[in-house]
Amino acid sequence: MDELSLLLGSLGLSTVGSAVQKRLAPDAATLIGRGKAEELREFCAARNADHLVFNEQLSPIQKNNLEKIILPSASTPQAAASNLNSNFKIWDRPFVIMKIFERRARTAEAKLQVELALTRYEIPHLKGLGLQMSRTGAGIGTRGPGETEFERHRRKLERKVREIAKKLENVRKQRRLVRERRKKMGVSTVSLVGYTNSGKSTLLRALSGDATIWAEDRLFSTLDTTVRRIGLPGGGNALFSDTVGFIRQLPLGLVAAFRATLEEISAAELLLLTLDASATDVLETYSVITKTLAEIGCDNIPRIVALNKEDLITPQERATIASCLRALGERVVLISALEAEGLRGLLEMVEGELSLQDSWYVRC
Ligand SMILES: Nc1nc2c(ncn2[C@@H]2O[C@H](COP(=O)(O)OP(=O)(O)OP(=O)(O)O)[C@@H](O)[C@H]2O)c(=O)[nH]1
Ligand SMILES: [Mg+2]
Repeated sequence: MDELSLLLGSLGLSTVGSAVQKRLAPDAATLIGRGKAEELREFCAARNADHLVFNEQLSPIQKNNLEKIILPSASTPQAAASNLNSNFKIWDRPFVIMKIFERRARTAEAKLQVELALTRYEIPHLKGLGLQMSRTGAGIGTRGPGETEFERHRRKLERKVREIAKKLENVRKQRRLVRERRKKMGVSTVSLVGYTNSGKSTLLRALSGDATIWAEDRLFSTLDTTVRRIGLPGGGNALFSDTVGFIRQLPLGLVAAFRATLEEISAAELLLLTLDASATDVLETYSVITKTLAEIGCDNIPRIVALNKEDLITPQERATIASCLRALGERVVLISALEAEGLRGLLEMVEGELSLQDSWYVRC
């Protein structure tokens, strides 16, 4: 819930209250149950809230039912009587994350990917609107009687999805060509992966000495891939790539839309899994990353865990977290990207791993 508040803060929204519902099982129609939804309507009205945000994914049916119960224009007299803002909105966690991505997207590619995810998200949610949208009559230029406003809108969105997907397919082809060229040149790629705000961009900035690489204390500051050639202690070099961070329940729509970006990870010879050692839930973020890597088919790529922000924790804490991760079979190196501590040890480990892979290839 704290993370949800942070996510909302990224959109300029402050949290005025929060509530938790305990149930044996989620309610198929409303997720939280009708009674709780009615209670939340009063809760929001009392706090003069503009949004009710669920830290879960709502199905289109659940969202539609909740809107019927809660929104001021809704049919129930209680809802109409509640003094909720007329612009009141109900959002779910995937939508919040997509909105942040939309706000952060800078390049044409990132913008296209976000647009694809948002449009795909919108289509199933249109169904609920179908009843509210009026039927258009038959006539010249329409598809004949029976076509509803919502069907026309849906077809328009589906066309948009096809167009964006085609453009992104070209991006993927271009990327594939670049990767093949790099492979032919024998350059290895090391991909930085990790939770959002764990320090990936700060690390690439420290390794490359390139101050133009953007790093800041906010969620999802990086949405694109940045690649830099980094010299290794033994004289070789490798390409290090920084990309979009992960988060709990990263919306599947975004994972699918960001395929071109995420494929950069799957093409890497080595992953540098960056963890924020100062986060209270560092081991939980570790399991979110390993789970996401498995989901995108990258869990069998060799990896090194860079336990970052070591400057913010005590030696005792460092030892505890590192030994937990080693017990899980990880190779761990402690670093501070901000203070450029431990970077040589990290590069030596990277070089050792890459040369192992080379000799393996040679032996085969
Ligand atoms: N104290 C300390 N802060 C760090 C360290 N590394 C990064 N930070 C800070 O952590 C914040 C996030 O850093 P980024 O490099 O932008 O993190 P990221 O993983 O690229 O984040 P996204 O692009 O959002 O996924 C920034 O405020 C950095 O200054 C570190 O070693 N020590
Ligand atoms: Mg970043």
